[in-house]
Amino acid sequence: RSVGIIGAPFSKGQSKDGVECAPNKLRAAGLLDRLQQQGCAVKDYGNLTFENVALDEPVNGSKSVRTVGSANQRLSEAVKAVKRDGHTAMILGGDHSLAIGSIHGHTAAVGPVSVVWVDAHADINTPLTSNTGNVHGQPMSYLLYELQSKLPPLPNFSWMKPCVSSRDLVYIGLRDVDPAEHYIMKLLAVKAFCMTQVDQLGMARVMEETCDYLWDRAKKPIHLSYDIDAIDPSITPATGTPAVGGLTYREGVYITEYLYQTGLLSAVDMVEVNPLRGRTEDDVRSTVSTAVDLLLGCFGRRREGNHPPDYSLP
Ligand code: DIR
Ligand code: MN
Ligand code: MN
Ligand code: MN
Repeated sequence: RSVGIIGAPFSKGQSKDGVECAPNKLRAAGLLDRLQQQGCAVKDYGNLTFENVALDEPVNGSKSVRTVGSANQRLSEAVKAVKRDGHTAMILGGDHSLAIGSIHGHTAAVGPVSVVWVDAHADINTPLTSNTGNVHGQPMSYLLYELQSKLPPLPNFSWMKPCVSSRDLVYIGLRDVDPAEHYIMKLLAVKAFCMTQVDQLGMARVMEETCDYLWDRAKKPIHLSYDIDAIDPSITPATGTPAVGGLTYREGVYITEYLYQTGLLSAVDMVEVNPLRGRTEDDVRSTVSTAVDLLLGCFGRRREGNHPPDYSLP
């Protein structure tokens, strides 16, 4: 298994400073070494650099649209290249608006994908339904074929075409969904395991049902888009929009272990880690180390322990 890592220090999809520091924080927490120790070949493509578009006035109330658009174009090309090189892509955010470029680039390289979106939020506002104007609350609406007629023209987004069918999307962990988002999800009959279903079924069944649902038509490569705010803020407080009542550490890790063993995981986003949020050093440490553990879980870490395939006793 080989991993291609892309840092996407990208923060203009929301308004809080700090989320652009996460890629280096995740590396500094030993991500690459630990991936190698568990038997992964790792290629780090480094951090992308993004231009700040001057005079990026709000468009239909949405902020920094031009900057977000051109940054995502760059990210899409980078993810496409990593996939063409044959790696499983790991995209270190950055805020969740980067899922636009990440998923777009992924599908450009491999064709249709299944999307597993783990988040407290649905991120499916259109620019016209958003109350905040933050593009990190909108990426799914840009990506879905079914919502194209609801999007206004957006500057610096002409490169991007919708590339995901609503039947290929599953949400896990939702608990803070805007009325318009809830309406859209019902309209499109999007499959969602909100926290209520997680409580009802337990995570083992949630993951079985997630894959049953996604594989009903065909097994496709899986794109996991993991927003750290899906996890309960008692464990991962260093994030921009924490929401109480989230996934436990164990539920969060179980998702990654389960998706790893499908053999279909083809790209993973880890987003919204914000080292400048949390109140204490420990808040930041716990958030970063949880994000690293989730990423390791996606690449074969087992809680029972691991050993290299060529291990022999001294
Ligand atoms: C809200 C919050 N639904 C919005 N979204 C967040 O801005 O559209 N997404 N925080 O991660
Ligand atoms: Mn999100
Ligand atoms: Mn979120
Ligand atoms: Mn629901």
